Amino acid sequence: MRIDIVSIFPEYLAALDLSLVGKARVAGLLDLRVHDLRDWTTDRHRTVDDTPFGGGAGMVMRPDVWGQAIDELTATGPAHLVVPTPSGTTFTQRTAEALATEDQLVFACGRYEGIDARVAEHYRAAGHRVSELSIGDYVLNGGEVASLVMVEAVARLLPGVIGNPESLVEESHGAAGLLEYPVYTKPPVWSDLEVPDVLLSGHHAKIRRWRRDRALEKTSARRPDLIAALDASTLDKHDRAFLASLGWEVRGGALHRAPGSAEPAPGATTGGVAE
Ligand code: 6GU
Repeated sequence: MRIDIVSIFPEYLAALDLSLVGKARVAGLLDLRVHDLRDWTTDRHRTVDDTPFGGGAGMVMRPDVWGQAIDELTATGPAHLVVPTPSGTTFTQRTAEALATEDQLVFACGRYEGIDARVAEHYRAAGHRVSELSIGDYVLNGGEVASLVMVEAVARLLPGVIGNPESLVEESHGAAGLLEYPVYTKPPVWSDLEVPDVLLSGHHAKIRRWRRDRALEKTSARRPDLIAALDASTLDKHDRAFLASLGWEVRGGALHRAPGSAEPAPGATTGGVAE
């Protein structure tokens, strides 16, 4: 896969030389290139922004400079253009999986109040895929950190990047639609806290069931929206009984809070931080 990232702060993307993504680049699994948007300016001041038509605070990035950059980077054929923006649709593991199948991704990192809206419109009309994506409901100063997040989430799905692809199977936001169960390692007692006995038992069926229950329990407490999105046909008898004990019932192929069952404890879905 080829990934181009365009930014006025290319140094922000230096972290992509490290760790798994850095190794994938060295191994030739990923052709990742970071570019300075100002390389496509033509004026003495290397201007990339201007005041918004219609008035208002802040500056908007000029479409002509972005057009020069994207035209050059996609000269070999249509690419998937990713525009990180807090007003985009939400980037999820499903988005990462879809992006991981593309031949070329171009990330256009906006700053200030964003990129002139005609850029996305133009490249869509020209036959490129264009995704305006947000990484969550909060505001960053620009698309660089969001691009780091998305590139890492995509790169680890590319064939050969993760040594043991088994580790992609059970993790949070995987196919099961559940958060991951808690994990433990040595020592078996630490700070007066013991590792649950079942994990030391060597009884693999019991361990599998215990982990499944902990995943259901954690997901119910922290992300009830994920429980409500489960396809009930993927749940076995024990799953249904355990979810019933947590206050869920199956109706019409989906899970719903049983009448009168308690909502999660205050703070359970916010990590205890007041909203
Ligand atoms: Cl993609 N960009 C910015 N600037 N802020 C964000 C975001 C993206 N996603 C969440 N907040």
